Amino acid sequence: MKVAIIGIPESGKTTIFNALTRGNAEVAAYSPTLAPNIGVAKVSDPRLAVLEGIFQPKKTVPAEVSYIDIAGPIKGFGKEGAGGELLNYLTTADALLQVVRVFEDDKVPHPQGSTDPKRDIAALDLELAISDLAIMERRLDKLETSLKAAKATERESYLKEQALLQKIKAELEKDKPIRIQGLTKEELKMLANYQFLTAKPMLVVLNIGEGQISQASQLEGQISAIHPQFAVVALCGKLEMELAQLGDLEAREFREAMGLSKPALDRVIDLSYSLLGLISFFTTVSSELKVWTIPGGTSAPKAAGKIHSDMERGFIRAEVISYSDLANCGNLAEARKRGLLRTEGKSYIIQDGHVVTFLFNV
Ligand SMILES: Nc1nc2c(ncn2[C@@H]2O[C@H](COP(=O)(O)OP(=O)(O)O)[C@@H](O)[C@H]2O)c(=O)[nH]1
Ligand SMILES: [Mg+2]
Repeated sequence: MKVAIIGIPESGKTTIFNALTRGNAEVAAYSPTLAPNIGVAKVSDPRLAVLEGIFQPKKTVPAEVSYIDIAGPIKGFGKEGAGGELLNYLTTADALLQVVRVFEDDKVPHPQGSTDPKRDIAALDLELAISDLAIMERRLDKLETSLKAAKATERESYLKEQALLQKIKAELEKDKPIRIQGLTKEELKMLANYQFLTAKPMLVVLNIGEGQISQASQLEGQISAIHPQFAVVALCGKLEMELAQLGDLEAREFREAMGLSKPALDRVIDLSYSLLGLISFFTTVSSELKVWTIPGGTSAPKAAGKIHSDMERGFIRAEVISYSDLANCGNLAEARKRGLLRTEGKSYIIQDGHVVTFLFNV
């Protein structure tokens, strides 16, 4: 899964990208022509340590989230809509992570001359909406032309699409992003190809200064109250980037000394995951403990297909056990003895935390 990082210049996007991916991209380098930074964050999952104790794997492969840090145009991409490559990066992302500048620093001038998180969030919201509206207008124009020449058999689907686009456009013009328009599954499916930006889940990272750490949850609450549809995390980007360069133990000691509890970055990565309705299941094959990411509601054969298409085609059955049952038993033999290891067929829906062995034939 892919998350695109957006926000105004000098809000700390590259800093937070580096913190998330333990990367070394140059901060404060600003140019819209700069190639985007692309990196990967490992999803920390406390269940892995327990499973490692049980299976003693040679290797553990956690789930990953990719982050893309794109330098947008200075004035935003609202006026003409996001064009070309930038729009391409945004539309292909599964979710957007908006970095909002809360920190004050005279050495880093804010492009608007003052720090005002609420203003900046509203401005970005507007830009995303304008970009979507431009796409809707172009498509509606095209549909009108197509309808004139349409065969009777094509008319119905064109009309259906036209009605839906007109409906969501009217709502968007009333400042209601698609993600909160309460569209049906079928409607969302019809729109999927457009990859509308205001339809994407949004994670807001409030980039606070070191002196604001004690107000972190209060700030989160303020923004959540205005934007209940956003997932909001406040963190200090600069500090998190420095901590990300340290070893785990050193970073933990530092966190404790600073009064930082669960690493805010882990919360961001967790939220990137949960915002999309994704769940994890585990496999242990050839001494490798591996986490797989699937949407909630995925059937056993489809989950097997995530590993290899042959396994979906040749699916016979799955042996599954929940993480908590296995953790309680301490090992598979004990779980088997207690009848907690179940055999499931094609229609079985894989649940979060399942440890799964697929049986297939090719
Ligand atoms: N004081 C302070 N400066 C920060 C913080 N986060 C980023 N900066 C600084 O802000 C400048 C711009 O950061 P950068 O990550 O390049 O922002 P971007 O333009 O959004 O990618 C750099 O000089 C950073 O060191 C922070 O939390 N506190
Ligand atoms: Mg940058």
